[in-house]
Amino acid sequence: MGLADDVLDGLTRPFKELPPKHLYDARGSELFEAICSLPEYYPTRTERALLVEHADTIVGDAAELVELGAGSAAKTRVLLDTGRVRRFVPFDVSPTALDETLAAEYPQLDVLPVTGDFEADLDRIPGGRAGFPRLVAFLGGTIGNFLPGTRRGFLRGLAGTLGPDGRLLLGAGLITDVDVMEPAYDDAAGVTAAFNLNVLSVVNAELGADFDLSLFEHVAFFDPVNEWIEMRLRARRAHTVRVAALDLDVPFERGEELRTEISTKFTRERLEADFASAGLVLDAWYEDADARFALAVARVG
Ligand code: SAH
Ligand code: AVI
Repeated sequence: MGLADDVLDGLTRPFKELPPKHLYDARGSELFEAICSLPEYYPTRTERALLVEHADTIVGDAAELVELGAGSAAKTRVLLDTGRVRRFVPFDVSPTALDETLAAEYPQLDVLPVTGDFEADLDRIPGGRAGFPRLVAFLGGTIGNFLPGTRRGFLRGLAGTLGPDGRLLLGAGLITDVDVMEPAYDDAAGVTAAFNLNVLSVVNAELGADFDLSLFEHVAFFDPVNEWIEMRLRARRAHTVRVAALDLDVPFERGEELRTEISTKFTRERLEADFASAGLVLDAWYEDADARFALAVARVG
């Protein structure tokens, strides 16, 4: 669904919600990049260290790398640096100029970027090439941004993209100390707060809404029952927002919260169960010494 449908659907629910993909306009993507370097945001550096340590084994005989939610593909370069990948398909909802940048960095690499929604447009991934075993990477813990049922359906769809001899490389945040997880989503410099609030600017710009960002505050907490971090925006006082393009008035009560993202944290058992329900089996598992983040490699079972 596009932004208009998501806003109409999400802001007229009794518990308001917007899907996280709308966080990533140009400014949102920049803010996400800034989050990745924050001292509190451990997932990026932890995942990068795992990739550096295991890149050779992970790439194996793969000649094609498809990356969903690639963003700036910063960590992906670790896989490309093995020199074995011949074709790279970065897939993202937010368009990038990756083909030009990467063509200069990796002259032997064929780069075929796809702009699309990975929940709806997996069929836009170009067909595989004979003799080019495929590795589909989904890094950063983005799998955690799906609700559980949607996640399993999505993994089933992904299994269908692997092709013969294909493998899936999944980065996933693990359940760790709340004192580690929560600050990662509520940093001292306020970058995550700006990232979260930016979704309101997206709705203002795209749909002529009049959200006043100063009337909302960033909220992030670990929900121990669902085992996910939840990001919300809380109204500081009662007011009504007009969304002109939808001819919609959205009332907020004082203290009312709008959910903008969940970020599920996993156990190995939980991921293996998800894989099984999608017809996938775990091939390899790598986690850091503090058990905060894991890379899982899976194939069709
Ligand atoms: N893989 C990178 C970026 C993660 S941020 C890393 O690990 O650092 C999540 C990325 O997924 C962003 O680039 C965002 O634009 C993209 N994204 C979010 N929802 C998406 C969707 N529904 N379809 C395609 N891309 C999406
Ligand atoms: C992209 N995704 C995995 C990030 C996460 O950690 O859930 C997005 C993010 N949200 C707040 N900080 C980072």
